[in-house]
Amino acid sequence: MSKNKIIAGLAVLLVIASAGVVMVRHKKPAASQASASKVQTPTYAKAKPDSPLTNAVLIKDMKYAPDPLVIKVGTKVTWLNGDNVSHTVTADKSTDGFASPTLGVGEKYSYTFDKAGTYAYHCTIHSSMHGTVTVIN
Ligand SMILES: [Cu+2]
Repeated sequence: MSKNKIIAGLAVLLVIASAGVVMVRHKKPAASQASASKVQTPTYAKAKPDSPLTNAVLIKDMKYAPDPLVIKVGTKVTWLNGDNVSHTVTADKSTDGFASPTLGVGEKYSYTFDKAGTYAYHCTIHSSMHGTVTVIN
């Protein structure tokens, strides 16, 4: 009888202890995500034409997506070369101020847009590649 009680007590303690371990495990990644989100994390997953106001452009299959990218003034935009060849992100008008070096596969380029307007850009390697960033207030 008392042996059974001890076993039951131990079982309860085990459950509480393992629940505690699970909670600690879940807490740690959540905390690091919170600090990471203070930096403007690129959101490539939502890069679709029907979901504006993201801050990332994925370069893939010789295209920039989304195109146009619609953002608010002050947004830092990051392009990621997710293609299997090199590309550039080069403003059509040099006065617009953004021009990446040649981006190899997997490389990124970022630029912060501080003025509302429409910014056309292209790839200097592939003349068929064009994109637009629309910056709104
Ligand atoms: Cu290109």
